[in-house]
Amino acid sequence: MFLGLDSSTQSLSALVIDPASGEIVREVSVNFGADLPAYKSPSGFIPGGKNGEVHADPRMWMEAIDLVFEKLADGFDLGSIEAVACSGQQHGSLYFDDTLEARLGSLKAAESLEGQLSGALTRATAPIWMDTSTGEECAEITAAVGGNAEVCRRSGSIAIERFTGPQIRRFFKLDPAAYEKTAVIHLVSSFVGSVLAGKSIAIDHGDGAGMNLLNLQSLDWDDALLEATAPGLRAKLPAAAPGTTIAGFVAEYFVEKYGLNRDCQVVLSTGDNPSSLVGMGATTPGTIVISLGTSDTFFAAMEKPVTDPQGFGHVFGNPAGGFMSLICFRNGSLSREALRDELGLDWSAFDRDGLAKTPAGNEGKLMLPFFGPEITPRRDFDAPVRNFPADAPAAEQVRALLEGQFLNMRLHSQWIGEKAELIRLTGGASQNDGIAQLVADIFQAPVERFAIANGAGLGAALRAAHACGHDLDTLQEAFCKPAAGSRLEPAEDTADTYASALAGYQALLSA
Ligand code: XUL
Repeated sequence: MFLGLDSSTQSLSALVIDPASGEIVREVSVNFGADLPAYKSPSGFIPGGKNGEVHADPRMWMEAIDLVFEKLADGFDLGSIEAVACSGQQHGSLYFDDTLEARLGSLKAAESLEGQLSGALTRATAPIWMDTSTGEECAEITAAVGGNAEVCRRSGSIAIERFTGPQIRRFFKLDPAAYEKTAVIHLVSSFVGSVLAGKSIAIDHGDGAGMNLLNLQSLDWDDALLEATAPGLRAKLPAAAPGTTIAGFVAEYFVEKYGLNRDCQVVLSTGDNPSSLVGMGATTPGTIVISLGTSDTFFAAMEKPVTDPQGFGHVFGNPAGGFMSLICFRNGSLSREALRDELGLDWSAFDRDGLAKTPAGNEGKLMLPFFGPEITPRRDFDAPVRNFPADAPAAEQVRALLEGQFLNMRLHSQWIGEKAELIRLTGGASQNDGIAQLVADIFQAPVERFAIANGAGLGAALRAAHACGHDLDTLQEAFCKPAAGSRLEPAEDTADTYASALAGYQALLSA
């Protein structure tokens, strides 16, 4: 059996798979807000950050590791787990002094992880992906390296506020003494993997590419980017390595305390999006994953690292080899829920009234569907923009918002240069039939929906099995199955309508 962990924004979840039966045999989760209320982080981060700061308490993540293993081991024998791999929310970073290695290497089962590791922290809190406080640092890094295009050519993305490099630079500027004392910087994913391995493990190319520090050609830390970010940074970063690397055996702590086998191996961690690419069975180009959540994300495997000339999209390492695109749209459910509440609708009415009562293309009524600042495209919206009256009937508003969201997604994913052959749709709103059909029509590709709630955790378990010799295609065939009867074909007669709607949307955005 193989274990996958996913340390996401709101929870740490764990999932055990049995490749022989093709079954997920155990799933447990620790919700940071509900299970660890002492950290006063109901949504997994410390509320009320100023100037765009969004940080989390790393001690909460340490406690959660103990708690998730307690839950896992309760009535279940962890001794037959052959290997474990982790996934984590991307970009977030933890800072430690030079006692970290000794602490990791001598963890005592009688004590807690938090009690033994938190003393090594040189930064009390960890900036996470929701942080937007580093605009100035992004500008400084960009200027030092020679412009957006150059940063993007090297790292796969322009300098991005939530990415780890700009976050490290901000720490160096705010507290140079603490930065100086810092001996090791980990991502959330590599930190959790390091605890399991009882030593600092390398950062994989999937999550490493979300730092504005990894050179996509050499797959090593980039000297110009390192220099532009903070002094002496290379020495503080773990090595960069392929995600299929086996880091070593699980720490004795987990053997004694939770009954893992001494031979259980720890595979390098990766970010939650690269991990979901594996968990959604989308590691070969042609299949696109669209995840509808608080923010919507669009990602797909790519052979060569093609970058977004506009600078909104990102290129990360694909855990199965090659690369992947990732585009994040901040106004996902945020906008769907805002309009639903504004119109006083419920979800089924959203589907029924909004999409069933209006024609494809909405007779030219278009909306830039942003209720707050957007990152793709990067603009400080505070309300949607319509080319029709704001008091139009609810059904027209709903269609305009949803068409606007997926036209915006189609427009801003064109740089990838691949036609979608199949779309795998996941996340809360994907269960809505009207929305799923709309995605099929706007992209003119079949849509399959996934029942798996935890694609990142499943991806981690599949990666663990793959690194130990199981064939990835066979694993994905067994575990990454769409929900029965969930496939929808595009209505071909809407192709022309959406081609002209796309042009109209682009014109509205430019205006
Ligand atoms: C991706 C990103 C988010 C986090 C969420 O760039 O910031 O998807 O990985 O966990």
